[in-house]
Amino acid sequence: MQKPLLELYYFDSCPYCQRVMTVIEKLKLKVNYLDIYENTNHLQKLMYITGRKTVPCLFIDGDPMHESLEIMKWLEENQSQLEKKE
Ligand SMILES: N[C@@H](CCC(=O)N[C@@H](CS)C(=O)NCC(=O)O)C(=O)O
Repeated sequence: MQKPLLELYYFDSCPYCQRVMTVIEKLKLKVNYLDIYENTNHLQKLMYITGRKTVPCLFIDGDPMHESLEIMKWLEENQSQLEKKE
């Protein structure tokens, strides 16, 4: 089965984003990082889809998940089915 596409909307100085990114790096997962302040298209897409500008927001095959603790738990629990960084 195809592994899900993971996209993390974030910005660097956000501590909630940083703790999610620490888990992503620890698990060596392949995730596309989308900085919402480096590229305002990312912010606009986040707001258009979720109605909020809160980060972190992990899109799993296009479905948004908020809340850093929930995201970290989901990554840990599903790591065996996720694509790893090369
Ligand atoms: N409870 C949330 C807190 C996330 C949060 O407060 N993020 C801040 C940035 S550090 C934010 O996006 N604030 C702007 C907003 O919510 O509109 C989590 O753990 O993910």
